[in-house]
Amino acid sequence: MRITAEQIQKENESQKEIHGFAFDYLSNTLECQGISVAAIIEQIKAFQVAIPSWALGAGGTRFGRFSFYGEPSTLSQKLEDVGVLHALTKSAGSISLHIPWDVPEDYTAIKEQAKTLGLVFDAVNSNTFQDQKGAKTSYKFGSLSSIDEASRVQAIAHNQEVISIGKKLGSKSITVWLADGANFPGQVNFQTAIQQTEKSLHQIYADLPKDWKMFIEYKPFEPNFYSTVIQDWGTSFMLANSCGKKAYTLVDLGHHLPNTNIEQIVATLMLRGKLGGFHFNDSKYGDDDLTVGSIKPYALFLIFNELVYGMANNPENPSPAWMIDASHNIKDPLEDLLQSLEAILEAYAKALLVDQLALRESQKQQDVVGCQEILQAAYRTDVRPLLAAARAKAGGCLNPIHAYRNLAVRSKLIQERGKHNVASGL
Ligand code: PSV
Ligand code: MN
Repeated sequence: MRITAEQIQKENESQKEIHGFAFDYLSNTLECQGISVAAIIEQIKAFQVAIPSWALGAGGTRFGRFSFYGEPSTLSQKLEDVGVLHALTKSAGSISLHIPWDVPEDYTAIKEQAKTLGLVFDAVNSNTFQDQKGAKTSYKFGSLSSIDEASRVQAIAHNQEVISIGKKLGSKSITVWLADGANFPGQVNFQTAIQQTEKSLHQIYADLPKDWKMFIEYKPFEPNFYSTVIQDWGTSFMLANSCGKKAYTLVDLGHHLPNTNIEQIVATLMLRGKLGGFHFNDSKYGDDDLTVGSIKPYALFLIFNELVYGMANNPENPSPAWMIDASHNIKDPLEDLLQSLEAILEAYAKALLVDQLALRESQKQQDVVGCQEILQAAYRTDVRPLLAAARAKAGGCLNPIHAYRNLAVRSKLIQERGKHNVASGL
């Protein structure tokens, strides 16, 4: 399944008039305020978000999973799906692989396919939260933090192998997320667990190519429900500092306890140049993995406000690697990802509209109402015409969901791949 430039052009013809009205109104309003619409469009156009290979099929819970059919079952099909997203939006130009779920059989063919679709390989992810077929030892009681040396050695070797796979694909980073922790008090010694983790990470870090980065992801709970070894940004930050310059903290929006002020975490990490990666999703309770912006769009905007500020004011912080990390239980995964991409770019564009100079001035004046007015003026602006214009300028669709449905992408995928349940093999 491939979407052609002609199909996109035809789609855009049908949307041109309605888009034109909305765009003219918004750009006139913004230009009147001295905002360069062209500059904002360029920034939106340049913003690329990686798609994780594991988000392309229907997700599930421990209670069940409902297939959407036509989901990809091979790496090549996963690339094909990201190709569809990228053709429609021009903002999903990379794929993040999870090893061993996505080990390529034929590297040349996979790289060739990615190139044809205009995709590159984002961070590679290691997996020491599941036992693999033929593994010598189990991760039931931990991996990089384990009290059992054999488990640690196996987990370190796996991460090193993930780096070598990533090198062959042209990836430039590895993300380490550890499920390690304890379900019951007394099960592990907290200090020993963190010391072992630190030592293991040092060994992986020693294998990192010069131009690579290592992202250390944190999460407070699940699958362990009493304690998690890398539970919060502070622990991740400490480990990243201990590893060295190429190690960074990765923030996954779902990995915080309710009401955590994530924007403040972002600001602190950027100030220290240590925000390396970002996983987008939304949640009501915990790591719900819902569509980005579906529950707390204002919080997302406030996070982007700090990201935009950090990108402009903390030159030592690299541009973070952006990725969606969501699960699609009852929606077509591709439609859900299109909605997430839109929500990310919407929050980004609104953050770009924040009058930073005026905000600084109001802060100096200690004008609390003024500060809030400035933020909310940006947040309340309907920036969707800017996103559409940026997409169309890049060769994508004015309205991706409309195009996806109009072109009957899911039915075509089902026709091509069959109506079988990929995860259960039915
Ligand atoms: C863990 O919940 C996580 O956020 C990590 O990024 C994993 O690699 C990913 O989800 C996939 O399960
Ligand atoms: Mn994640």
